[in-house]
Amino acid sequence: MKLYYLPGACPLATHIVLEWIGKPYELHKMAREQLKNPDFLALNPIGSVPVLVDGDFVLTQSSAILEYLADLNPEADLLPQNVQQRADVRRWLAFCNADLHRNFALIFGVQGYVQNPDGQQQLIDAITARLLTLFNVVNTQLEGKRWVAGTRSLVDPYLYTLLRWARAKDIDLSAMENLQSFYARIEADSGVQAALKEEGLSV
Ligand SMILES: N[C@@H](CCC(=O)N[C@@H](CS)C(=O)NCC(=O)O)C(=O)O
Repeated sequence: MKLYYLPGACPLATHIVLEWIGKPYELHKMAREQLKNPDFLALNPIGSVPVLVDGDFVLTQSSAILEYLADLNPEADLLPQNVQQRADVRRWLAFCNADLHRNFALIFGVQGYVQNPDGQQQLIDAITARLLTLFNVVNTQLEGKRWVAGTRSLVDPYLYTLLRWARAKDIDLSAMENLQSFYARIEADSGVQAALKEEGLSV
């Protein structure tokens, strides 16, 4: 099992899940310039990470990879068997992947959408406001809970990765106390610490 990643990017969620599963895996660190090389495009035609290679099987898309790992390793208990609980984990995974992540992508890639600096700042401000609304929904969801979906699941490392991005982009979530305590709690986890160390990231 091999995970292609960029340090601190969305594959960090998969990396943490691999640590939680506790079975051997390999990492392949990519540089951003290598993502559009023909070798890598043969694995993922859109030239993005994560890519998971398991024998002859090549899988892309964070949600699919995370669910694949949870299904292969049911003992890790990261995707419940109960149909409604499973749907709830998928709901929050989609919230991370299709709502929060998508908006961050617009900030990280703003130069690709708008040319002039004022326009770029306008877009960043609008997206930041949207992200604050979205994070507030998760903050409310976390009230009285240690983990987003009630028990530890695939969602938590994804949310942690997104919260790291919020810090990197100075998006102020300090008033969202449940998110703050979630962040401190999950960052103290030994699997999270191991993944951060392997990716050369500071806490
Ligand atoms: N929908 C994809 C998005 C993957 C994605 O956007 N990956 C980013 C890192 S977080 C990336 O590789 N960006 C580099 C690029 O697209 O050039 C997923 O969920 O896996």
